[in-house]
Amino acid sequence: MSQVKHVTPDAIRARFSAAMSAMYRDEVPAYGTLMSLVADVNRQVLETDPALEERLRWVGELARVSEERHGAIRLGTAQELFNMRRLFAVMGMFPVGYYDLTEAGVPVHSTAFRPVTESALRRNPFRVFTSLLRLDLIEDEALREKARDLLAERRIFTDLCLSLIDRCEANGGLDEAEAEQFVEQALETFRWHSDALVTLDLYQMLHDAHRLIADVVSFRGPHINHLTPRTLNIDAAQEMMPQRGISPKAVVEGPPRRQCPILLRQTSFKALDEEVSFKGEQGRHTARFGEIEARGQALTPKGRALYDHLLTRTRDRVRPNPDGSNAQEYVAALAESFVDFPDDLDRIRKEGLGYFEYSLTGRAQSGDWSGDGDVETLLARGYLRADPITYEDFLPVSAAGIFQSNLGDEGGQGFAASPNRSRFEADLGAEVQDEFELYQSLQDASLARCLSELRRVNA
Ligand code: OOG
Ligand code: NI
Repeated sequence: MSQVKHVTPDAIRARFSAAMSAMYRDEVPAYGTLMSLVADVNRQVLETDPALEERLRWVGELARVSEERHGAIRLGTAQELFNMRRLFAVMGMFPVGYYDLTEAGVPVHSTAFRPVTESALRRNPFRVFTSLLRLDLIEDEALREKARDLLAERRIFTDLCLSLIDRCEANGGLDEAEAEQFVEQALETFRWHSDALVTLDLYQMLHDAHRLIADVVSFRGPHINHLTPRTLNIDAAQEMMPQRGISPKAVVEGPPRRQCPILLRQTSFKALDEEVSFKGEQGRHTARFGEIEARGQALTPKGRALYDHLLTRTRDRVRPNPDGSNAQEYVAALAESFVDFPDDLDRIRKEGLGYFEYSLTGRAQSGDWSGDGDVETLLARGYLRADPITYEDFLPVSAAGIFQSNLGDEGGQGFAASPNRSRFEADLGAEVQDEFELYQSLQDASLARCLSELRRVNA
């Protein structure tokens, strides 16, 4: 049998991410503006902060920063979710984490498809926040059945796309020609369609049940609703947005501005108001928006519990109004609450709040290590260094804020919290991976590597 050469999943993901970005730039010009703004901010940060530049280079993240982005889609059926998992697996993206958004009044539950290994993340960390609509939460039975019928009939993947996924699963990969076709075909699923599947009347009824239901059920496919580049200074980017004709939401979601960034900070701008051909007449829909994010350190369960506690404490005091009227008050309350979260890397490490990647310094090569000392001693003596591991996931409260900010200010479409992870995993056809375990194993592996190398050099 002749040897078939497969394109690596990492390479397919990088190509797909670039193709998606180009498509979205064509569809939503403001995304192009945002990309160039972020590129300018990042360049400036790297020029003026050599310590950050050095650290990103050291941990191998410098090359990925400007290429980095996430997207989001919303699916309608279990089968769509099942096949979406298979599609993402072709590009080395796997479901991590379960997010229940009903708690925040959004009738979906979600996961993030993303690369999970260190080398795959370095190569290209493209991720897609993927939500499944909870039709069971529509109260009106006739409307629920109508929505179910519409969704059951649509086909969001091309036949060729599905057969390429089959082939990849059967052969353990795709060759060059197949990979190229796959990227082209997979892209079709995420494309915007301005012709709706429904009449304007039905759209309105779905919209009245919840805007998100209309966004999913009325269209032929799960159009990518935003693509988010990573910025190294989100406050600067937020400030510069109006100068470039973009008006951001009032507050940045997530933790406050800090010396040592943690988790994820995000801000977005309002969705486009787009012309849609409904069956029989023209109308409008807002679906697609822009977002930027700044990624900080991944937190341990202990660090995350502290983060959640401080965020809740803030929001119990001041809840940000969608119109931005109390933005300053909120930002001040957030900063005040987070005084209780240590803002220096040594304390974060010693208190076990964040994950670190360990590496050996030049000194480790000198051969003068006596062979003893725990990790703290090795760090203090300069044999080891510890750099924060970047958070690769999402935050449910922030995600809800992002959803809400572009569902308009009408709000008030509440749902009772009803997480159903086992249902989600049954629909997905797989379990979601645990983010904490992934970070812990990156940390453990880096330390084990260092110690065995140190012993070898000093043997
Ligand atoms: C997804 C919102 C969540 C994020 O960055 O937290 C998200 C959506 O609106 O479909 O993308
Ligand atoms: Ni997002």
